[in-house]
Amino acid sequence: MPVHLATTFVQSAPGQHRGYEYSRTANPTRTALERSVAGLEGATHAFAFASGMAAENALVGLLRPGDHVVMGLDAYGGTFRLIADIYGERGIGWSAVDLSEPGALAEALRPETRQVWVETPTNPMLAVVDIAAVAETARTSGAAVIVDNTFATPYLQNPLTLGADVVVHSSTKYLGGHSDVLGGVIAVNDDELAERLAYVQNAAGAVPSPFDCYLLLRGIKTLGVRMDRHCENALAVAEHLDSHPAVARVLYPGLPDHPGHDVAARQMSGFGGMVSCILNGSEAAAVAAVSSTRVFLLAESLGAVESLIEQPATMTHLSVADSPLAVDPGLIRLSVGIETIDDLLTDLDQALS
Ligand code: P1T
Repeated sequence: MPVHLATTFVQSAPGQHRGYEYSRTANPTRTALERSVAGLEGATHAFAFASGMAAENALVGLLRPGDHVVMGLDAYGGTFRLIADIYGERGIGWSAVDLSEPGALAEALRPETRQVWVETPTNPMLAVVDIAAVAETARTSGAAVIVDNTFATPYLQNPLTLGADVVVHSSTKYLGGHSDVLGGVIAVNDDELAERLAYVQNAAGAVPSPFDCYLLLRGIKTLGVRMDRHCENALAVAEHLDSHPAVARVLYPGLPDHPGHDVAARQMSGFGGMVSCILNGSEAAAVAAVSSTRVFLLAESLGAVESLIEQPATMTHLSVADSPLAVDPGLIRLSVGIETIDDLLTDLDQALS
């Protein structure tokens, strides 16, 4: 797909364009990306944004003062900040509950609840939420179920086919896959919602550049092979850490004793590339470990070919520090890349020794 750099397109007559008029409204490279993600998610419509947060903002921005949102107890820190801080100040109510607990959603729903924000697996606790069960509960209230599918990707999980109303991605992560492009995508099947999102995308204008769209299209070409390797390496890392004397607890849905293992096995076709763990010695041990790896690079973000390691409490989830979503400072999060597994295990052993 070429990178269509043109910001404007010649028209046949005033108001009569030939498919494209102005690149904020639509651009051929962006259309190709949107069709690609819609196809992968089993959606009829997709909308690309300049970042995952810009995509989320387009969805939360549909709410009106007095509306209420339910989100997971360990939502991504940026999602919490957007809903609780930015929209909370504008009269949007919110509750954070453990959506991996059956029944928790039913108790949190209010007559004014309009959106239920689900991450599964969650960032950074890797809890698993039963999408079909949440969708069934939400349906009784009329609230839209929005699934952030960033961790699973459409290769492993298709929330719309499980009853969700909206899928949102930080395409900065696995869809891009190489830590070189920021992006967000929303995928839906409802024509009316699609019309509103197209309006917001154009009117608010938080769109990705054609080159960003090109990079995402190129990343998506290898999504399947990358995800296979991410899953294989992550399972090997999780199993290795599970029997390591320095590790108190490993959180990975692929381990049979993970509380969400059965649900994950049912709704995903692989368990993903993210592994979290709590170390014996908690915070000091976590800081020491993430500061001493050499193959795992100490950095925020996830989902790229190279392995990353971080301490969410002081990095990606700092914005939830004084909230009910606060993360244990002893937790470390690993985005397991596609490197040779021996290099990854040797690196973790030397960092934990
Ligand atoms: O960074 P951005 O593309 O704006 O996407 C935000 C976002 C949305 N949803 C989830 C589940 C995410 O993990 C993110 C971004 N997360 C990180 C940068 C991180 O390191 O966790």
